[in-house]
Amino acid sequence: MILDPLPPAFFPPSAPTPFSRADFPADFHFGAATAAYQIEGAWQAQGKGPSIWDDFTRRPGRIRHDEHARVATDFFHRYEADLDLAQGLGLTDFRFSAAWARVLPAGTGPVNSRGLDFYDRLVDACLERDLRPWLTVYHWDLPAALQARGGWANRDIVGWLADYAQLLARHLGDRVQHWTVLNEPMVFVGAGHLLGVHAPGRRHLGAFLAAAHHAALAQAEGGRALRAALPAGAQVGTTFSCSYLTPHRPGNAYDEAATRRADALLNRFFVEPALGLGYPTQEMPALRWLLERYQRPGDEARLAFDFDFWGIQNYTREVVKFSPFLPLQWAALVPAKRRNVPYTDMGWEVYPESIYLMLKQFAAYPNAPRLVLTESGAAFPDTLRQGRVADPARRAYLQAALGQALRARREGIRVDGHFAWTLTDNFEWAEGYGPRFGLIHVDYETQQRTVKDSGRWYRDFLGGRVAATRPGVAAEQLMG
Ligand code: IFM
Repeated sequence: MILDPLPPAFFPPSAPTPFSRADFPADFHFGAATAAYQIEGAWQAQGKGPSIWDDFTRRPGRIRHDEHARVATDFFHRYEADLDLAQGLGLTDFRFSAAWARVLPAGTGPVNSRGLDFYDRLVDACLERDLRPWLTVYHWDLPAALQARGGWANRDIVGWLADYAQLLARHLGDRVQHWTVLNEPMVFVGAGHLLGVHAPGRRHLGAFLAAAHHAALAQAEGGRALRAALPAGAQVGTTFSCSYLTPHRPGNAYDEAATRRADALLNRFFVEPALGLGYPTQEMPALRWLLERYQRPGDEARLAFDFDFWGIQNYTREVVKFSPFLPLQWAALVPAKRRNVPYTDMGWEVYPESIYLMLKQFAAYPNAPRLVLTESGAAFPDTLRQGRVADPARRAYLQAALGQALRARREGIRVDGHFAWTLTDNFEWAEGYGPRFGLIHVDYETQQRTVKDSGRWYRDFLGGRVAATRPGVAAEQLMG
């Protein structure tokens, strides 16, 4: 679809990697990140309740080819084999989310112990393979029962989320040391409540603003709930989506101002309240005025929380131009396809330097905690041919991403982990099964896994552990 010419930050696929595992500290986290709805399947198994994504995917025309994740990659039944592969690659950490409606089918109230047992087994399976588990409390699959009560637009969600986080922490906190509260709040709030392209499919400015404020409160309240329930030393973080932004016409005052507004909304909106700085609405008085309608006295203090780390999730950069239209407060993103630059199957510009630039931007806050790249990856078309997936572009992107993390470290930025998005191909939300992000290919007809060349490269880079946990099965065989 793309790939020629590759931008300068890309290494030519045949070039040797200009750094090695040994350039990173021994305790650097080399992980893969996943999310429950995108992989688990088993949508009604063992007492699980429906989520907003189970409902949304039933609405015709919402998802590419009307696909859904009722089976997905069947991780619920295949997690041990997938973790064997993760271990075989040499990964040190595995990030996953818990499906709220699997644990609490109605979102609040009675616990589904069989659902909780699944996460018990999953955590134990990680530890048995020397994979540190990282648990995300909320990765977009709200219980449908809570949506019926207003979902993110209802302020009660702050308490619902905190109670759910605490339940997970009490149950799994003896074994899970790393926690993230929310995954990319601006994405589930914006795509779900303003653009209407993600569940619950709303297009409503009021719902968006309410959901945004409640998510910012839940981020901090969830952090406090986790810290109160977890043993000392547990690491409580949350994650932010971000993209390095540049004006379409550098030096043009309108585009420059539009870029600052987009930066406030897309990159800073959930970060600065957590630091006690309030919402970054300085250049958007109308937005400040509208948001105030959802705030109560004392909220500014409630929005603050001293996270142990911030998860930075970066996939591209964006180019911004002035536009007289909403939704981005008179700023519009210029699609990569119209800029004559290489782009991925998501239509996102291939621009790994954005990783370094965003790490630098986040690290510049005076009270920033340490940073972890909790997601980074690229979707490219793959073909499985005679048991092999040659994916030089993904491999080059992974190399470049690690290189950008190393560049940041060498400048003294505290970034101590990189999580590839993602372990296996999976359900990519509104894009269905089209875009493939995995280091491991999935044949959705047979559920056959095949480690792609990018995964093999990563195994070599990490010095993948040879021994597999299953008796008599060597890692090479597991690699397919
Ligand atoms: O698949 C998503 C993930 O759920 C959240 N971050 C971005 C990924 C790629 O779009």
